[in-house]
Amino acid sequence: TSTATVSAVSSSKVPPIARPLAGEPEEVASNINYHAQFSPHFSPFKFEPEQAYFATAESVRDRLIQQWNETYAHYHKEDPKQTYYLHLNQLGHQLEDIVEQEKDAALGNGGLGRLASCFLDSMATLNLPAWGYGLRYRYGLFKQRITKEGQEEIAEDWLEKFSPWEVVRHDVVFPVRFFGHVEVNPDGSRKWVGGDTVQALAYDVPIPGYKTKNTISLRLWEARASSDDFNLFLFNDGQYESASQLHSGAQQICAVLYPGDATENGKLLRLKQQFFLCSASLQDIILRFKERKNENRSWKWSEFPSKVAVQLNDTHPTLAIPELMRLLMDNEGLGWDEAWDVTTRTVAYTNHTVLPEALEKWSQSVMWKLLPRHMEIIEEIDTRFITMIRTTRTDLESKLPSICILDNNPQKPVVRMANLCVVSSHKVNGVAQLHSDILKAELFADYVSIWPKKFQNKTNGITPRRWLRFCSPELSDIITKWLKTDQWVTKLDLLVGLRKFAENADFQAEWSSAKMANKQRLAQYILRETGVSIDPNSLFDIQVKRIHEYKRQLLNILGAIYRYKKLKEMSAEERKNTTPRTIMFGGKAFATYTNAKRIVKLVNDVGAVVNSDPEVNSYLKVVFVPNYNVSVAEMLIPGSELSQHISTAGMEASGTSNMKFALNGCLIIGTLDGANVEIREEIGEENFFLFGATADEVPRLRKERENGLFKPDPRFEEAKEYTRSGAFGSYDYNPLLDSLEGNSGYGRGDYFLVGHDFPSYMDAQERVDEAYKDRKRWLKMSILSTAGSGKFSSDRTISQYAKEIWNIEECRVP
Ligand code: T68
Repeated sequence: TSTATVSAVSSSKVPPIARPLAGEPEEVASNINYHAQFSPHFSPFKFEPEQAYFATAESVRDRLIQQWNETYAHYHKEDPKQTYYLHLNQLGHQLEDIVEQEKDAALGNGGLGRLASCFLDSMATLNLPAWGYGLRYRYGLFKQRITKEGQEEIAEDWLEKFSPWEVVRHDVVFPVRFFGHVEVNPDGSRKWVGGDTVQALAYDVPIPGYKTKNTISLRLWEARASSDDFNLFLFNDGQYESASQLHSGAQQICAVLYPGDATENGKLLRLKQQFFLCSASLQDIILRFKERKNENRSWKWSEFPSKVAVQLNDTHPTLAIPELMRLLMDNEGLGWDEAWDVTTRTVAYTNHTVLPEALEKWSQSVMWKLLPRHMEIIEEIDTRFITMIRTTRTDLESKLPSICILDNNPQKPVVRMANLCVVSSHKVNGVAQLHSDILKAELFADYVSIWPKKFQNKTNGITPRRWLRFCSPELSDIITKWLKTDQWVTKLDLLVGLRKFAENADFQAEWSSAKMANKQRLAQYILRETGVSIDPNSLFDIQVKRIHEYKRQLLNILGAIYRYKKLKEMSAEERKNTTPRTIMFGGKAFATYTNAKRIVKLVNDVGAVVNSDPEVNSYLKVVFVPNYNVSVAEMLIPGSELSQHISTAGMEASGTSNMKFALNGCLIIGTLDGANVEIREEIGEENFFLFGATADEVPRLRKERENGLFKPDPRFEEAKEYTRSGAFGSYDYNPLLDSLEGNSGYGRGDYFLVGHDFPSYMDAQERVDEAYKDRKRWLKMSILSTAGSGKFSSDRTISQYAKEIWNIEECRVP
């Protein structure tokens, strides 16, 4: 309005909102109409689902922006300590799925990125002053298409049209430098100069809390060349490529999530991505700190950790450590000791894996080239750590080669990022009790003896809003009806109240029909996507996760192959006594991970044979659901009855889909790995189909194999032999199956112990078949799974981080 314009001009402050937007249906409808007309992204005269989606989203966004602004105005006024969750492979937080038009942003790889999204939802819902940081990738994780050859990767163009949920902040721009050299000033201070500079531009995505006004931000950085980098002279001279070199160089940084790192160029690009995220985010955090402080007169840098907590989501944002040191020393003039004190009290690190090949190590020579000042700082951190050990802990001197930060092996000198994180963080945590115990006993054992109080556990969690309330409205309504409250959506422990109804016939009937509705919806989806018709009366058995040998999709498919072979051998009468099953798989294989791609191919080949075999296909179907992602998960999980979490014990840090399945009344067949251990404790061991070696047995079992002491079960031999015989087509599965043979070496000699666990796995599957025949017993177990899942809310996880690591409190918008 004209009044608003006048006040904006005269006060230079944001004008007050004339009238807050209301949520009445008429007003929302008129607002959608408004956007369809005045925020045109398409040619006029059309209002098809796509146009309706964007107009609706923009109207929802208007309301979100209002709450969002109020949230930050409130934080600014209260000036609480804030948490900053640094995450590289951010899964874009998807808002309410108003219509199916909405695309998954796919800005993450797997559990790590999805966890960050659940955390943001909980931080907003718990009214915590917190921000998520990530990169605005142009292309997210690839789309998976299944062809006769197996998996094909297609670029995921999530911004093809545009995203209605992001707001570009043209005033939030920071320079980020690469390469160059270090200059020493006359006073001895150092400065990083030269090289190339790109601009980091902020795009914010609002994350609304559930039933609260608080709306926090996911800030995604985009890399841009500055305009003075465009060489107009060269361009006019016809040298178009050289003229725009810096532009394309900047664009490469945020082009794709997790670029392949087989080449030196690929490695350099990943390192650039990591530093770009860290540098932009820390400049942003420091600026906000100074702005608030300057309003309150005098302040000291030592107060920084009482206003800022930075959480490193795995080692990918490790460069935040030397970058914070650099900004404090070279830009703000702090001395080493003061900068180190501020940095270590600010930063904490979460470890998500113990797999040696996943522990990041960067080449020292690449780092010296790209980040010369940071390498000086890392060297100094390492030197001081070594000196500390030599002076105060002589007993650990012999351990220095493995616990110091720089590995100076002349063949290949590297920086060990996990070591840098442990040495520089005030807290280090694993993501499930077993995983945290393994970190303390093995990977970080020597550090525990130096800093016993540094190490913690924070068992992962999932947001009940998305993973029950939203994805299964049928089950949610029944829960609300029987608990006589919908408070469980934010207080998930209330689900224990369902235990007393576990055997109630009326409750069981309602439970069963809700599950059936979800199964039917899933069956329709499978038919639409794959052309395979599945029977909603069969047992729906699902394994969905990234394809990896340690997750043992091979164990699952070999079990399915054995089941198929046995069904073939049975008489028609005998078959009638079996439990009909539909085994579903989903998951993406990294494009260069050969064995993972072979597993995808095998599952699809087995499906093609089994599903078209009229003799047995009413007792068994094997389906590969293509392009597994968050939207597909929202369809699969509510319709599941049995899910497989069958990793080699000790190798899956936590797993989070196990929690989503259990919450949706799905039973688990699983090993004692990751969070399975705690899920089993919570829901009761009689409601969990357990099998396999335990984590502490694994090293001995591997040794025994190496010594040729392993005797395979005949069922295991039979399943492999049948596959090798060509029962599933002419593709050569020998190289894949050979990884399960022999007796030594990583990737050979059955490192993941598929052979050892196969017999107990098949026995557990028989117990599943028996249990499913007893309808009442199965429903009771299903109800008890949901009832026992309260612990696995990310609200619980985040409350623990807030209290035990970040030391932050709720700051509710009135
Ligand atoms: C997962 N890690 C763990 N890594 O495997 C899983 N991206 O057990 C755990 O539940 C989950 O983290 C959350 O804690 C990942 O998903 C990645 O996606 C990854 C690893 C390296 C580089 C990039």
